[in-house]
Formats: sequence, structure tokens, C-alpha cells
Amino acid sequence: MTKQIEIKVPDIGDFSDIPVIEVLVAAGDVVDAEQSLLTLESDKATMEVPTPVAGTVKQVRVLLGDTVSEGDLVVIVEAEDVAESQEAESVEAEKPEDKPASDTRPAPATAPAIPPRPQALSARPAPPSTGSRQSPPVPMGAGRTLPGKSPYASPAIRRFARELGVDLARVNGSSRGGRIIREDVIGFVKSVMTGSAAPASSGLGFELPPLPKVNFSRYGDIELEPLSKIQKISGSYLHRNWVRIPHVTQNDLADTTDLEAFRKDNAAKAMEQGFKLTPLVFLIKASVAALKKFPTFNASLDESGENLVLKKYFHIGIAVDTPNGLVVPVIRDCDQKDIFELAAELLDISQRARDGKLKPVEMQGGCFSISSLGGIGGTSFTPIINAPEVAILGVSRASVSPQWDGEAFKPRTMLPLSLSYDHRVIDGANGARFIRYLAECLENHESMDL
Ligand code: CAO
Repeated sequence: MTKQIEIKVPDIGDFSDIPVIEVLVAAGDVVDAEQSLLTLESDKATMEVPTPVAGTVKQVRVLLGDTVSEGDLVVIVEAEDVAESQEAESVEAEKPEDKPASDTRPAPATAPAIPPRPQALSARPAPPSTGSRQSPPVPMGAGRTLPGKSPYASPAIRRFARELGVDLARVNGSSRGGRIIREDVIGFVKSVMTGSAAPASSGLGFELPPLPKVNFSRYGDIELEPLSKIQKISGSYLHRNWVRIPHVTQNDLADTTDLEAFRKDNAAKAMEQGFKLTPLVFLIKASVAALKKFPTFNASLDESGENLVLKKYFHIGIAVDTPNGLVVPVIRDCDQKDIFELAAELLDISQRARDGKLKPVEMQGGCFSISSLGGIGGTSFTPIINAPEVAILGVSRASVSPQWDGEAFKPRTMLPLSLSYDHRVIDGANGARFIRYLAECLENHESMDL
């Protein structure tokens, strides 16, 4: 048998007109006995109003921000399996026609998602009828817990967070005074699932303050554009790599005047085969030569962080800019391919990357990556290491500039190179040696196995 039970604000001491700071249920919700329905907050304390019975919420008679006092009707619950003894205590909820003349609150025919705002809720009503059932309020403590000491959240939110395994210390509260509400916990879980939340315990020896929450529409028109799936995935990996790897970026210039002449001489041959011969294939070859000379660059730290895994193969990842974001397909065995084979493969993977047709396996197993922005411009940048690799080469746009040859300034084509390396594995001197050697390979292209 079911009965409608009025839940009223219980004895809350000497307080009246207390703001409702959380409405934890809506019409139609199924609630357990002792489940919190509302959170009230006075200047001195925060407390919850639980339901004494399990059942279904029929009406919620308050809205967020309303003020209530002892005895105010706040929720009507249709109780299940009410025992005989309890039935005696419970009363049926007032039907609209039964309502006293003073109560002008509209009673919806069906339970609305957002109930009509009750009138005169702040006016002290008659004492609770004997038929109403109350559980004592659940205080949060004599005063609020200040943000920064421990998370400021109601017991219901703490329970909700516990159920989801969320550490409230990591959640930013968006409500008044930094209080954490249900939406904050849900937002946090979403950000963890999409990889945009900070790591649980950074283990980095420092904690960062949260990013500011800004309502940009206060300053002008805006529109929301969701990040692509690739952006979300690569964004979290880039963030991880940037934060977890101590990067150093070493810049250098390679004189590619002679190489450019050689490239142009061979451009027609490449075009006959249907692809362009860009500087990138020579950079792949120079990288292979430098990796052979400096094996610690062709390595990864193992899981313990105590050993280097030295690789005997030369698979080079190429950062490709696609309409959906950055991807890094890997060209395998670059030491065994000539510049024409590399150019053909480069065209193939960059086309398929842009068409979203790369297989996951084609983006795995790289030893070292190249990010070339030379087709666009720039003079230098800091590429982010593609873990578990330990170094990455950034390439900017070559330009002709006067270079002093000991006797005179000569116009030379200079290619800017930026090498980021993992300083846990590679020291600064070797970083400088690696990029200089790579530049010399480009400057003396005959020395390379093209
Ligand atoms: N200096 C001067 N010119 C250069 C150059 C350089 N370093 N590198 C390329 N060029 C020229 C090419 O020769 C080509 O000239 P033509 O049109 O006259 O033939 C033009 O620039 C365009 O080259 P490209 O970009 O199409 O070809 P590529 O082989 O250099 O690069 C690819 C291929 C797939 C790597 C590139 O298209 C790309 O996506 N680059 C972006 C990578 C990226 O986003 N990196 C950032 C990662 S971090 O967010």
C-alpha cells in the first residue's frame, strides 16, 4: 500500500528563513529512507533534510534559493510498503481541493520536472501536523569547512563522490563560497574520462591551482565548438608529455643551399612518379644518420625508469596536420628506404591521415619524430616529445640570408632546426652534438645514404 507523506523542515534550532542551497531530488525520483532531499545553509551551519521513508518523490515544493523555516512543507514522497503502525503516523498529501484557503500553491496534476515556486514559504506555517513524518536534520558541522582546508560539500555530495570514487579534494566547487555541488562532481568525472583533468596525484612535487572559470559571454558574443576526438586524445597525451618530461629545446641552423640544389635537380624525377620531393625526406635521412651516431636518442626509458631500451631499428614518426587535429604516423625502416621511397610513403600516409584512414598500428612503434612546419613558416618552436621517445625534431621554414664565409657575406639557404630532448636521458652537450651532426649531414648530403 502507498501513502503520500509530507516532508517538512524539522526542528533546526533557533534558525528561520534558511536558504535552500541544494535541491537533491526531483519529482519522479525514487528515494531510500534517510536519503537527503535538500540542503539548507544558515550563516553558521549546513544541514540536510532527509526523507524518513523510502518511496517516490511526488512533489518538490521548494526551489534553490528559497528560504525555509521549521515546519515548512518541502517535499511530498509517495511511500512504499507503509506498515500499519507507520500508516497511523502518515497522512495523505493534500489534494488540491483539500488545500486550506491560505495555501495558494498550485498543485500540478502530474508531477512537473520543475515545480511551481511555492508561495509564502518564508512565512512560518502552522506547526507540523501529527501526520507529517520527519527525520532530524543532518548537520554538516557547526560551521562550513573553509575551502582550502578540506572540500566544502554536503554529506549527500560526499556520498555521491564516494560512490563514484571521486576525491573531492580534486574538485572545484562552483557554488557560493566554493561549495561543491553535484554538477561539479559530474563535470569532474567527465573531465577525467576525456583526459582533461589533472593527474590524481601528480607525483611531481607541486600542485597547480585550478584554471579560472570564466563566463566569456559576459564580455561579448561567443559560440561553442566541441573539440574533435583526435584533439581530445592527442591533447591529453601532449599535456602528459609536456608535464612529465623535462624538455630542453636546442636550436640550430643548417646551411641547405647545396641540398636545395640537389633536391631541385631530383624534383622532376619525383614528379614523374607522382609525388613531390620536399626537404622532409632529407630530414628523415639526416635523422637516421644522427640516431645511428647517437644511440641514446634512439631509445626509451623502461617502466622502472632505470634502464634505457636501445632500439636497433629506425622508425620515424611524422607529425601530420589534419582537419581533425594532429596525428603522427610512423614510417618504418627509414634506414632501408631511399628518398624516393620515403617521399612516396610520406604522400601516402599524410593523405590517409587527412582522410582519417590510418590504422592505429601505423601510429605506433616510432623511435624519433619530426614535426615540420617548414611548409607554413616560422623561425623556431618547441616541439613536444612524443613519449616514450626521448627526442623530437622541429623544422621551420628555410630562408636565404647573408652568411659570413670568412671573407664575405654570401646568400645561403638556412634551415632552422629545433631539437627537444628528454633531459633525464640526454644531457645538454649531447643534445647540441646531435643537432649539429644532423645539420652537418644536411650540409654534406653526399655523406648520407640517400
Ligand atoms: N622550408 C621551406 N620550404 C619548405 C620546408 C622548409 N622547411 N618544408 C617544406 N617546404 C615547402 C615544400 O617544399 C613545399 O613546397 P612546394 O609547394 O613549392 O613544393 C611546401 O613547403 C609545402 O610542403 P608540405 O608541407 O606540403 O610538405 P612536407 O613534405 O614539407 O610536409 C607534412 C608534409 C605532412 C609533414 C605537412 O604537410 C604537415 O602536415 N605539416 C604540419 C606538421 C605539424 O602540424 N606539426 C606541428 C605538430 S605540433 O602541433
